[in-house]
Amino acid sequence: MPGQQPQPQCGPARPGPVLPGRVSPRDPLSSQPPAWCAEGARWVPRTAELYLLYDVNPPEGFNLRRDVYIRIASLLKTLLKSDNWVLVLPPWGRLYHWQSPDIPQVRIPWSEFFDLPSLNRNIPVIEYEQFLAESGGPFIEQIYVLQGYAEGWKEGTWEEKIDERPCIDQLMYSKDKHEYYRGWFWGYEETRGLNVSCLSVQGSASIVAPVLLKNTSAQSVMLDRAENLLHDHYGGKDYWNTRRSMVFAKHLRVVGDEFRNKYLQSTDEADRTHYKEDWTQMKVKMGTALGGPYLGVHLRRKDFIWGHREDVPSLQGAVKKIRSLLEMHKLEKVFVATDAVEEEIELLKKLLPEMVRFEPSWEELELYKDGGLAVIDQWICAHARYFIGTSVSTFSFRIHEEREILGFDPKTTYNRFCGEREKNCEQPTHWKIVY
Ligand SMILES: Nc1nc2c(ncn2[C@@H]2O[C@H](COP(=O)(O)OP(=O)(O)O)[C@@H](O)[C@H]2O)c(=O)[nH]1
Ligand SMILES: [Mg+2]
Repeated sequence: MPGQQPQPQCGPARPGPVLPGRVSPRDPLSSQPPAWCAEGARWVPRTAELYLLYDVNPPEGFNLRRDVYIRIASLLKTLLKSDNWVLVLPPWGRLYHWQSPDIPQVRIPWSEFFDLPSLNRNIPVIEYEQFLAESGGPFIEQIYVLQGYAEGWKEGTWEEKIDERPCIDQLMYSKDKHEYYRGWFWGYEETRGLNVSCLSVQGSASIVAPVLLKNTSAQSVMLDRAENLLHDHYGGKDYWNTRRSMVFAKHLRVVGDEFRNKYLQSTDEADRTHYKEDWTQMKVKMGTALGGPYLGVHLRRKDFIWGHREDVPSLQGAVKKIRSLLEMHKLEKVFVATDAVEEEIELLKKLLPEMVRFEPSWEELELYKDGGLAVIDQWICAHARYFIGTSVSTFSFRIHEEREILGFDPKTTYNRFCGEREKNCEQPTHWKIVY
């Protein structure tokens, strides 16, 4: 670890601006914070608001990014025990799968997909634009690029460790003529980094906390390649609290609910899937949700079939399974969420003419974007009487979790298609919700 960096000498706490609607466990305005001081080498908690930012490896998709948020939220909870941190939500954009032409899909705030007040009931979060407005400009003081260890890990014992090390890969940041670092920054070209260094890390998210608390005096710190951090405790109470706080944006849920009602005869009353706006009040006994009278299907295609994976079925194989499930569960309707290309959709329509899909108009596509349409598909699948997804798709995994929150019997949730040539078709693990 590098040595203790000199703290700024002494200063008053930075007065925070008034932030409407912000519910923060540590409201910087609730009391006048004391001034901070560096006393020799001793570390003194910083009372001014500190900003944690992060980003993920560009090729990663929407649903893995949702998982990385859970890991970072866990780190933020650890940081909050010492300092007044807030998480700056990384704007969405330029995702590989968001290929709909002619609609701009960068710099998308989280509120387009998620309910911000719900996120804020778990940890204090702000959008990037708010960070720009309140932090005094498009500057990020310290960027840490997370990476593994050049030497790999030694056989045998697993140990958690973190060390400032030379950068292994070519940096995705370059210095401009003013010595500022320029980079992707979610499409915010005016953003600049003041300092960039690399951290080799092997361990769970909170392993970064000591570095952020002691090794830097920066008020804004960004962790790039944050997917390198593991979960502090996958499937534990803290994990589920954060997951439960990731409530989809209301406008998308409403679209999904209207579609359920209109095309699938599915309502929360009849299906016993009541949703409480305040997730902290939602605690459903397992098996109480019935779900709408339809089979929910997630058929992941594209890159999942290009590699000729043996755990993904052909369309014929999938339809055969769908027919047998419809019969077994005495259902007549089937809702299909898929990223299949047009030719495959056409074939699917021939094989399964009765399938129901959410087919957006151009206006709807422009309004909700590819990310919003995926959320709507997930929401509808989450309300089905029975769900079957695709092997190791994080898109399917997020549906499992949504159904777990709604209180479905695990037998109706943790199912996946098997490939025709697959010998050992293991079904997904049941991750039981913890309150
Ligand atoms: N609307 C919609 N989009 C999908 C569906 N399946 C995949 N996609 C898109 O493809 C992306 C898949 O990437 P990702 O979220 O990483 O999930 P994974 O790759 O299946 O683990 C999603 O984020 C969506 O943009 C689907 O059933 N419906
Ligand atoms: Mg993916």
